Amino acid sequence: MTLAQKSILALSGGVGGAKLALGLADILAAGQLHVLANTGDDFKHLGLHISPDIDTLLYTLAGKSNESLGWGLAGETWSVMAALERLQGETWFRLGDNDLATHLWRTAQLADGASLAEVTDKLAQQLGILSHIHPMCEELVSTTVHSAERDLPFQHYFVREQCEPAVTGFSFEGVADASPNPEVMALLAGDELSTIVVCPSNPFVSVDPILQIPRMWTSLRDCSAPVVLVSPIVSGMAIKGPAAKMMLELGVPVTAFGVAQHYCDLYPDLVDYFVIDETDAKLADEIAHLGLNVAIAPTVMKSRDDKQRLGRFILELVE
Ligand code: FO1
Repeated sequence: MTLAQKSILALSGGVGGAKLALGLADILAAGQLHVLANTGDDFKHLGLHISPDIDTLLYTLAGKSNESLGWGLAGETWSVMAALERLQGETWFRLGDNDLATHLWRTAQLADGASLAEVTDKLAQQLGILSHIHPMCEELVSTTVHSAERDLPFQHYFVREQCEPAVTGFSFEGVADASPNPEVMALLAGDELSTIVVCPSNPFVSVDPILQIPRMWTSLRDCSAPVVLVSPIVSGMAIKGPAAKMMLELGVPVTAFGVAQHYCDLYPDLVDYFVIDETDAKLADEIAHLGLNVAIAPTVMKSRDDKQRLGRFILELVE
């Protein structure tokens, strides 16, 4: 199998991850991209099983995502939410009418005994997506955000409290008993992968839940394919979401170096290439001293071209 025919595995959570996943899907052949999705944000809400990071990937790869909101579907209507409001139901977590169909369908399929992996495959097929989206595991893993006052389930922190509480740490309930997705483990054990990409997702709440599953990060490290990680922090800021605020509150340098240090401390020898934005070129030497090969590229993805260009840069880096 030539390099061009080998598969790519991308780890993704949240909006930043989905953008690079789309750029990679655009430049690769049908079925060549495998995405390992965070499910630590999953939760039961209104009796429904909600998988936000899987849905962000599905909608983004299907070209149906709501770009302004950063989640959910484009062209959404909100009649059910309005009706639920009149019933004094919970409407803090906004579920659009069309998005609700995804949650209703997924919940019914799971109740009928389908696995989360099977449900995700079917949704991807129904949305015409040719990439493979793999939930990190079948078990419910629940990210909890710790702050001085209280511990918050992830969606309460992220949506209801709008990321306001100062974080002191994170835990992933159930992760120790989770089994890594067997299809992904088979990919890692085989030799059909040319590259593993850690997308620019939040290290603490989007990537760590994946890597903390027993055997996951060591299998990624031991795979023959090099691991390329794109920093989610550019010029001291997160492109989107609370990563920078979390780093500040944890006393971690709010820079690409702080990100590199996090991964090197927790997952020694996992990362082979660390991609930083051109505006952070001055950090290259400091990061190289952590034992990483540093690559410099435009990593801020605004247009579709930006996403494809970053994808191409990463694949050429490995070649
Ligand atoms: N994020 C919000 O800030 N407010 C919401 O009301 C909201 C609803 C929502 C519904 C479905 C879904 O898949 C995602 C939703 N998100 C919402 C985003 C979600 O909290 C985040 O996408 C992830 O959990 C973190 O990346």
